[in-house]
Amino acid sequence: MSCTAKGSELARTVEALISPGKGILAADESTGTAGKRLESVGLPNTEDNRRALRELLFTADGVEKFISGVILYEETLFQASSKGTPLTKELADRGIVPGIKVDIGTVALVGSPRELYTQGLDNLRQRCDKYYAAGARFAKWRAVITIDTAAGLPSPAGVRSAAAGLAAYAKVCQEAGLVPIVEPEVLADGPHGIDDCEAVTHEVLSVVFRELAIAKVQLETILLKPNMIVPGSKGPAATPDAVAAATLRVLRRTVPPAVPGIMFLSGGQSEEEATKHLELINKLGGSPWYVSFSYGRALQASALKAWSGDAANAAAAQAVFIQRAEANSQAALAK
Ligand code: 5MM
Repeated sequence: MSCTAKGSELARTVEALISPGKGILAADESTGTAGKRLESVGLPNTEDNRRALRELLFTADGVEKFISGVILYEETLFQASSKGTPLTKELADRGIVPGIKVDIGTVALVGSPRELYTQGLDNLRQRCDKYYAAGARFAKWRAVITIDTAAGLPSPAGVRSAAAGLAAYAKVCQEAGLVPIVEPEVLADGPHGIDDCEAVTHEVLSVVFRELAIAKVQLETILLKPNMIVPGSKGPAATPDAVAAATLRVLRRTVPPAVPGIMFLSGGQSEEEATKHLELINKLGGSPWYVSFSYGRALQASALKAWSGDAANAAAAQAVFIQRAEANSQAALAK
């Protein structure tokens, strides 16, 4: 494919992903994380249980009205439904774009072992080509930033290596015809306050966009998946209005308007909080980007509980999932 053809394919994929009122379902839990989720409802971490949960979500009646893309884990990209249909086909038949997590998880950062470094750049191009051939049209890479103000974290080296990894990944993906979702997640773990989250996220996004520029990543064909500006999980609470105002303030100060879409992660917020915050951010208005969701837990938690591994509960679980997806769709439309 020529560079121009690739460029227009990337643009078409972005356009589909940012369709008004739609967002992304993050169903890319690695096997270990999927196991924790299944265990929470008393189920063993078998391939069949992982497939059953994901099939239930992808085939829910009307899912395509609210979900534009699904981020898959490699196992799911090559998996078939209980009826033998490839799960990517189930999505594509509904007009939903299949995406793929291409990072392979985190390890301790050399020289600063309390910080995490995301791996997966080795052979990334070959893997992207394989994923493209399997139907994926966008990708995701998650960098993780830890706040511990007393310990001086994140360190400048931690932020820089996270940002450089995201930029290198994004460049490779664009060359392979996959729209890169750039996900620098500032974790909410810890006793820090909302101001600390704001300061760190500001710094992280500034460095990420500098590294993206150095790597010559085309901003018009990426999507950003940032955290919202929230207090640490053990920090002093903040009102939803304060979260929305701080989030928009940081994004306006750091994210160029050339970026077409901002698709938030939920980062451990409850389903209701994640929806409320998205709604308030969009109600503040004036954003140059499409602002929506790319939630994992905040779209799946209640559905997982309602299902709990019993096929007889599948329809009820699908209804719960659609309810969450619709509420977030409304929030993306500032309703
Ligand atoms: C769905 O969870 C994703 C995978 O996590 P692991 O690699 O640890 O299994 C995760 O990357 C997710 O896409 C984002 O963190 C957003 O999910 P949340 O639940 O925070 O919205």
